[in-house]
Amino acid sequence: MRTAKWLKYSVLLVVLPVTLMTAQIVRSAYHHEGQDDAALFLQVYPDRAGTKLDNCNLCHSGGKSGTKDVGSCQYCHDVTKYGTALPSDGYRSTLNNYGVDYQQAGRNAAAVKAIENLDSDGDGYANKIEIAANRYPGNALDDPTKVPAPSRVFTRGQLEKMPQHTQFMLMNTTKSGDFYAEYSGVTLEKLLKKLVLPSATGIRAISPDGFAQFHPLYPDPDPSRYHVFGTYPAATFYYNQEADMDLNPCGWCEYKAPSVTGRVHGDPISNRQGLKTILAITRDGQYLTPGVLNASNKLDGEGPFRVVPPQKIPGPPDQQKPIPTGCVATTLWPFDPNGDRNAGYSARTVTIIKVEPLPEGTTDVDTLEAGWPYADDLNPRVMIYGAIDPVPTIKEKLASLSSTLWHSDKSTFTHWGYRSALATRVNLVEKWVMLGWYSKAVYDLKGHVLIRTDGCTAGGAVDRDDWIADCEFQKQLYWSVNEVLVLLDIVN
Ligand SMILES: [Ca+2]
Ligand SMILES: [Ca+2]
Ligand SMILES: [Ca+2]
Ligand SMILES: [Ca+2]
Repeated sequence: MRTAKWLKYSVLLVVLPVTLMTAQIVRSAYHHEGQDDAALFLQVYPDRAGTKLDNCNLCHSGGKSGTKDVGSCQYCHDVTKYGTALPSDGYRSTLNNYGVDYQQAGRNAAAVKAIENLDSDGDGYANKIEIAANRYPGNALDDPTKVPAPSRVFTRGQLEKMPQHTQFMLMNTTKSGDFYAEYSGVTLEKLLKKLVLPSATGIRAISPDGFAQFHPLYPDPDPSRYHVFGTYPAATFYYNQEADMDLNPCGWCEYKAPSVTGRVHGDPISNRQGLKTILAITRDGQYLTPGVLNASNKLDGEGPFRVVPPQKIPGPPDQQKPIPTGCVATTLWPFDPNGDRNAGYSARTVTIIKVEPLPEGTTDVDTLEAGWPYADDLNPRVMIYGAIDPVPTIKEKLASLSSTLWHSDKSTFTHWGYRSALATRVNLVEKWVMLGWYSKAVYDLKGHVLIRTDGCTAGGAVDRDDWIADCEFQKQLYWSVNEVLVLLDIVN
């Protein structure tokens, strides 16, 4: 039977890329050594490896660390002081409801299985259903009806073709050495200004190890919130031999960078365009060292991209805390509890930028590909998703829908002529989108495409005006059309 053959082929097409991708070595910082929860989850759901569920936020929630909004990994690290201080409630305050259910059920593979029919987050969908659909079972804002938010991917080559912004600056840290360096790349303002929706308020710079750093789009009075649009105050170059790590074993600032040469204490640090938050590609002329997880599961390196904000309140490199053994407190630039330590807010190895809040009806994209593979590759990339212009994504989805239809077997339709009728209608919708006639696109999709593919989803069987005879294929089309409709809603 032709239908059966086609079906088998289409299933293969869908399954193959996923298998190829999960075959890659999947690494995440959250796969803590000696802590097997992630492995136990993957034991029950092996095909979820590397997906957005294969992450801290499956069981943990983000939260506030001081005044910082932090992602789920960082929140847990902060609460537990990197695992050195077990909270008295046994991590409970860091767990979402799925995490709590898992813990209560015994925290083993049997527990993962035992809670599969619960609706932990109370959004109306059982954990099992959500996991199959790649939705968070511990987050009520994410459910199977949501569609992936609009996204765009930029390669390093593409970023390098945009106007480059170079700035010399102090990277002030708390514990490690401070340093002066010249970062170069694209300002986030340039990258995002035309891309973000008017509803956007901030971004989250995300590393493949799960670390996420929030930045508001617009200047914010909170000193720990480094804005994306607009400039930062000009700074001053501070030099003193006592602080120089090369000259003094107890020094706390590195002045080794080529860009430091020729500068003297008191020189102004400025930029004709103003100092800005940049998506850095190089540091002192070299590509950023690619990030890798070291033996203790922390991130080394900072490439391929780092989100670097200058200091909001420029100051000197202050001495680290705690002061290393054998060194004494300085009177030169002592540790300043209110010092502006911008380095700690400069997310390293950024491969994903999420623009918040997510548009209505959308959810986090699947980060299956956009993590380590984006960082490791010879052609590094960054994915931007969330509250951004959905039109490029709509065009991609329609093109793929049209191609699926044109390549499908005529015998899966209730009449041989319906394949080209439906595909032609989708091509027409593509044209409306190209012209910016979004309400016309919605009207045609609902009235001429969805109506032909909705029987199986709505009533479990092909209905009278359906054009697709095969329920599996029909449902696949239905959800593709639904996805485009949700995205069209954003611009309509
Ligand atoms: Ca649920
Ligand atoms: Ca959910
Ligand atoms: Ca410092
Ligand atoms: Ca119908």
